[in-house]
Amino acid sequence: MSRLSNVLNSLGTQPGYTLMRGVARFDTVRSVVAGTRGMLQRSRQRQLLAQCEQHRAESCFADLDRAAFVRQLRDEGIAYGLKLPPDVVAEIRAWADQQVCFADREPNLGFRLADRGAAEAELGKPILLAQYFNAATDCPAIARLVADPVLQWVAARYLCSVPTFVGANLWWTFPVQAMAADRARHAHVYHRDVDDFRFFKFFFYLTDVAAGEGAHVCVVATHHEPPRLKAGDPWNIRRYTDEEIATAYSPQRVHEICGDAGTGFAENTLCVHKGSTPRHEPRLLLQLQFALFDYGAMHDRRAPQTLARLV
Ligand SMILES: O=C(O)CCC(=O)C(=O)O
Ligand SMILES: [Fe+2]
Repeated sequence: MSRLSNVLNSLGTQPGYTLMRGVARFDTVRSVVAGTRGMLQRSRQRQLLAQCEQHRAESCFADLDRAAFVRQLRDEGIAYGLKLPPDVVAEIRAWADQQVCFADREPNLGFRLADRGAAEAELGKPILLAQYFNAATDCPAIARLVADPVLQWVAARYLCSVPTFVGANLWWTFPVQAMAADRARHAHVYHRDVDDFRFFKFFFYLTDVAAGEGAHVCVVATHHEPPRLKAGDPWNIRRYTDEEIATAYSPQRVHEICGDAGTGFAENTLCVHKGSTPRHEPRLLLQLQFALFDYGAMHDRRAPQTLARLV
């Protein structure tokens, strides 16, 4: 009953997004919609690819084997091999150090990184996650990455369409004894995202992420092979326990993605995946999401007058 009222509620507030989530869980629907849009946009997509090619030398990733990267993303649901230049990492880190981030992604729970202890005291609980708002508009290094010709090329090829940038997300996960409700709320539990008929995300670590330190975990090639543990699983959107995932897939398919600051990868997060809670070191992650359609559900834009400080 509460699930039904949730759906009705979101139909009222985000009708396009809610309807898409209702139907995009079916493979055939995803293929038909993505294929049709691809056909309609073929010439614009070609133009964009040619422009990206012309500007390739200006990219942070000019040496990437782009075709192999897209192939890997298609086949495995995840592709590795991006590396941000150190000056870009430093620029984003410096921006993040100065700006206010928001506990639990709540616009009224702002604090500066240096005041995390005071923010936790004020909130009365450990802060597992804090996100920045307006990152793509306010941080020039992030704005440049969104327009990067190699990232755009990958997005256009992977989506087989003119890509729509649907949102940046820049957030910290902190090494805390997090409440179970916060771990679930912040995706530290296995799940699959149904964010559009075709979509994917670039991920960039802005801190070093060693094993056990908040790595992103992906079960490779599950975008075409969801767990089938309960009736309805092929189309149900639900959370999975670690035990369920261990039963459903061989351990080799579970990738705990570690890397130095700057490490980047792309993932179709229709694959089973989760975040993990760091043990000692905070993790700063930038995510850039590209899709076919923008439902306004993913972006981090907030009017400055709606933002408030906790401390
Ligand atoms: O924090 C993470 O690594 C996981 C985040 C997540 O679930 C997502 O970006 O879709
Ligand atoms: Fe996710």
